[in-house]
Amino acid sequence: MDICEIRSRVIDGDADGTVDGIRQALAADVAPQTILAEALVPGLEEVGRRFSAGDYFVPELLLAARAMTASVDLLRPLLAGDALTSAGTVVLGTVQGDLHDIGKRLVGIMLEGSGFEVIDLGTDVTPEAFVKAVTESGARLVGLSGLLSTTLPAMQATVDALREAGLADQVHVMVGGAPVTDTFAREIGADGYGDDAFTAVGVARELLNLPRSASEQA
Ligand code: B1M
Repeated sequence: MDICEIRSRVIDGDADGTVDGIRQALAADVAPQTILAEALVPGLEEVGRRFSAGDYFVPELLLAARAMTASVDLLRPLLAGDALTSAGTVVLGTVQGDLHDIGKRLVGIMLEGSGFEVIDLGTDVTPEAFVKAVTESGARLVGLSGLLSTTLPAMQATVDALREAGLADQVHVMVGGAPVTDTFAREIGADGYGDDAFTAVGVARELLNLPRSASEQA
C-alpha cells in the first residue's frame, strides 16, 4: 500500500486499514518518518480542513484520531530510537481545557529518542499539576502543548504559575501546537517555541545547552 492510500485510510477513520497499510509500507522499507510526515499528518490535516468546512463532525474527528493513535503506537519504537545517554527530564502536557494529545505524544516520542526522560502528564493539565510535577521531578524543562485558540490563555497561566512557585530559575518552558507562534511564546514569557516534533528536540537541547543530536546534525 502506498503513502496516498495510508493517508486516505486516516481520512476515512479506518484504524485497522491504516495500521495494515503502515505494516506493508514498513515491510517495503518506507521510513517511519516518511509515513508520519507524508501520510499520517497530512491525513489528519485534511480531516481538520473537512471539519472546518462543515463536511466532517466530531465523530469523524474521533475516528481519525483513533487511527492516528494506533499508528503512533505502532511507529513509536521505530521513531524513538535507542538513545543511550540521558539528556535530563522533561515534564510534558497539554494545557488545561485542551484534550488534544496526538502532537504532544509525538513530541514526547522524539524527545525520548534524543535521550530525554519524559514525564507525560496527559491532557487538560492544570497549572498546579505542572508546578507539582516540576517540583517533584526536578525537571529542567517543561513542554506545554495546545491546539485550541480558546485555551491559549492556559499557557500563560502555567508560565505564571511556574514563576510564582519560584521555579523560573530551575526550569525552561517550551511551547508548541498549531495556534502557537514564536511571537506568542515570547509574549507569554516562554523560553522557546517548537514548530513541530522534530524542531522541538533541537529547541529543547538548545535551551539546556546540550549538543545537537546525531540525527539533527546529519
Ligand atoms: Co479538535 N480541533 N477539537 N479534536 N482537532 C482542531 C485542533 C481544529 C483546528 C479543527 C478545525 O476546526 N479545523 C479545531 C481548533 C480550532 C482552534 O481553536 N483554532 C478543533 C476543535 C474546534 C475541537 C473541538 C472544540 C470540537 C468540538 O467539540 N466542537 C473539540 C475540543 C475538545 C477539547 O480539547 N476540549 C475537539 C476535539 C477533538 C478530538 C477529541 C475529536 C480529536 C483529538 C483526539 C486526540 O488528540 N486524542 C481532535 C482532532 C483529531 C483534531 C484535528 C483534526 C487534528 C489534531 C492533530 O492531532 N493533528 C485538528 C485539526 C488540525 O490540526 N488540522 C483539530 C496532528 C498532530 C501531529 O499535529 O497536534 O498540531 P499537532 O502537533 C504538531 C505541532 O503542532 C507540534 O508538533 C506536533 C507534531 O509535529 N506540537 C508541538 C504540538 N505540541 C507541541 C509542543 C511543543 C512543540 C511542538 O513543545 C512542548
